[in-house]
Amino acid sequence: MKLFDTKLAPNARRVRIFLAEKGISVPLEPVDLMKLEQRSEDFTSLNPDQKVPVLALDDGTILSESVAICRYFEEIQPEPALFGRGALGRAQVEMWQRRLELELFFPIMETVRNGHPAWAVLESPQLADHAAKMRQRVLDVLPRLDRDLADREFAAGDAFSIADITGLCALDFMRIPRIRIPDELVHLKRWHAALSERPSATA
Ligand SMILES: N[C@@H](CCC(=O)N[C@@H](CS)C(=O)NCC(=O)O)C(=O)O
Repeated sequence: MKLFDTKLAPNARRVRIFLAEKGISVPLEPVDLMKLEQRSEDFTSLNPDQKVPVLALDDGTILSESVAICRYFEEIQPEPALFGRGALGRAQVEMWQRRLELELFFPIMETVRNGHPAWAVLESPQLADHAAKMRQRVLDVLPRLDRDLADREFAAGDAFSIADITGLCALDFMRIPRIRIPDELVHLKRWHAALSERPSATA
């Protein structure tokens, strides 16, 4: 098996952190996004979506979509559980993973793709209005997230999960459009600091 990966990409990092938390080691195959290797004929035949990460299994099966790849590893190695436990726990992880993805991760990605000159090679044309709108969406969601985190340690409750991984990768990617977590958002800052201290954060 091998994982097509790139250091630059927050989606690929989600899978690397997930694997680190599970203690699973998978050979990495680097893809240079800025050289558009993901749009080559070979890579497109693996993933017509032309995106990383992609997991190639030994029997030739291809899995794309970061959360689907994580789900695969959760099923083959259930511990530590990163998609929640029990009916309610699993539903809560799914809820928070999805919300963090749609409301935080996605707008940050769009801010970068449409607003940062280095990403023009990936996003053409870049739409400055869209970048500005997405940036504002990020700024609006941060205080809400802070309130959500006031009464719990992790995104989905008292256990670390894939929802936290999505949140960490999103918050760290805010570095590119220079969005900082405002100092008054103490719960969000505490959460981010705690996730950043986990050994998996370096993955
Ligand atoms: N929904 C996909 C999104 C993957 C994605 O957007 N990957 C980006 C890097 S973070 C990419 O490969 N971009 C290449 C491009 O836009 O050409 C997933 O979660 O795996």
